[in-house]
Amino acid sequence: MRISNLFSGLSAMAAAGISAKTAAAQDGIEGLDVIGVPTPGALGFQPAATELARDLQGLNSLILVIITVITIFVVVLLGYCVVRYNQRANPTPAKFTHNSPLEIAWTLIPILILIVIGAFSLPVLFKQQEIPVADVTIKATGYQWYWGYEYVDEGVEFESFMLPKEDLADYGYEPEHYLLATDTTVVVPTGKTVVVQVTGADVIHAWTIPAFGVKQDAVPGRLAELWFEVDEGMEGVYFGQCSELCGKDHSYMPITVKAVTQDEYDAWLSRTASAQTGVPQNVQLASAD
Ligand SMILES: [Cu+2]
Repeated sequence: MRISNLFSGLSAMAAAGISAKTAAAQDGIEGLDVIGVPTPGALGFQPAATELARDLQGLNSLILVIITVITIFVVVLLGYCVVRYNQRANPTPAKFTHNSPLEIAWTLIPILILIVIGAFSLPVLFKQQEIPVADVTIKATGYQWYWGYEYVDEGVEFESFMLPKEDLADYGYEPEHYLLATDTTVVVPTGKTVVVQVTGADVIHAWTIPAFGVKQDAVPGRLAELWFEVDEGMEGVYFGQCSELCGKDHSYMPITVKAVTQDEYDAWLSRTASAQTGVPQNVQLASAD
């Protein structure tokens, strides 16, 4: 009797082990393109997958043009002065100390440049900080040294650890995705507003996905928010890394987000919810309210 109990206990444990493995295997790449990934030797940004990222990259291009023009102007002016007004070319220097039109010009022109930059950058900043009504709310908690995720309206939660080199292929990742790919992934639907509540459990971490144009410090005791909406048609895998130095394994707590269609998201959610509770859950409840 006791032996048969032991056997049924062991077989239940084995079954649980197998189902855990199956659930983990579902967090592979599943034919999705890897879009948000750093490229060795590249200079530009990762492809913009959200309006926020497009805005940021546009602002960067505008400011790059402005600072390039200013830098060229200063270097040319400096060169001209060196050649034209050195001791040999100009043995008797001028002695005046004031030039009102010039002083007004070099005060007003920088003010105008700053107003132009502000006129373009403040709307981008406000768009990031004004959090819209969420279709999906995810709480991301930074731990030393991994991320915990909670789909707050769906009751789904899991932890996300970096994949060791030898496991990358099992999940469909390439060797170069080492330090970026995680065992479980944040799954979000495209074309929907996702709000991420970011906090830290021990020290300050930071949650970011460069291709989404989002980055937020995860401060213990505070709940900060960020939002993004991945463009439809940009389904794929996006990587980020903890971006606040948080201790010895700071480099080993990456972030992997899979952006999928709404149908795939619903399927993932119900799969994950039933794997966690053992009972299928009605995922429509969350999106209805
Ligand atoms: Cu960190």
